[in-house]
Amino acid sequence: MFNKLNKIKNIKKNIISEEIPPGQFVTEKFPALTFGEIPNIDIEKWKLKITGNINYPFTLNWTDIQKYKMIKTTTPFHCITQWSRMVNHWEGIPFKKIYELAKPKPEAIYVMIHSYGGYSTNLDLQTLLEENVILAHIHDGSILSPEHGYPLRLVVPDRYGWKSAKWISKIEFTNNNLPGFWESRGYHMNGDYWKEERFS
Ligand SMILES: Nc1nc2c(c(=O)[nH]1)N[C@H]1C(S)=C(S)[C@@H](COP(=O)(O)O)O[C@H]1N2
Ligand SMILES: [Mo]
Repeated sequence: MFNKLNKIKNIKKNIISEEIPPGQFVTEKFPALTFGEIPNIDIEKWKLKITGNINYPFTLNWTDIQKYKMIKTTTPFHCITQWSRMVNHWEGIPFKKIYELAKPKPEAIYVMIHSYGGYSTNLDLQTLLEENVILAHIHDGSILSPEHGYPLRLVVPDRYGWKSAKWISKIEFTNNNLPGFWESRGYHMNGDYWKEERFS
């Protein structure tokens, strides 16, 4: 009797440890989800602008980016269209590094991420300062393909996929929480998949 109970417990634990959020289905593939065209980016002309209510605005080119130390993080990826890719190995620059260099004013507690092609998404600064939030250049050991965000994309593992903006061009620190591309079309401002914050 005791043994049987234990077994049930273990099975339950396994299910829980797979950590699939409500309403999601696991895929082994890595679907590419993009609204509009895949931007054609020339790495020689690529720039990332750090702007907004900060003490030290700056712009990085690809040579600058290569000077930063890259970190690795392994995270799940959950899309609002219900696919989840459970294991993703990312390499990139911690978002926190950008924050430390930019030194935002104390009241700038939100961030708008802008992409080449016009996409954008909003996040609160606290979420972005989690250790696992990176500007990624490498996925599963390979340089990002054009459709997955080459040369640099944001990865926010604790939010639905639409917050992980591909082809980032500008990081803007703001005082107010303004809606990004999908957020102004009905997607949730926060997007926490454990709370199923899909739409607002
Ligand atoms: N610039 C940009 N970033 C984007 C999107 C987009 O359309 N444009 N789609 C988002 C959505 S809805 C998801 S689920 C993920 C998908 O990432 P993937 O295409 O690398 O799988 O990218 C996000 N980042
Ligand atoms: Mo998505």
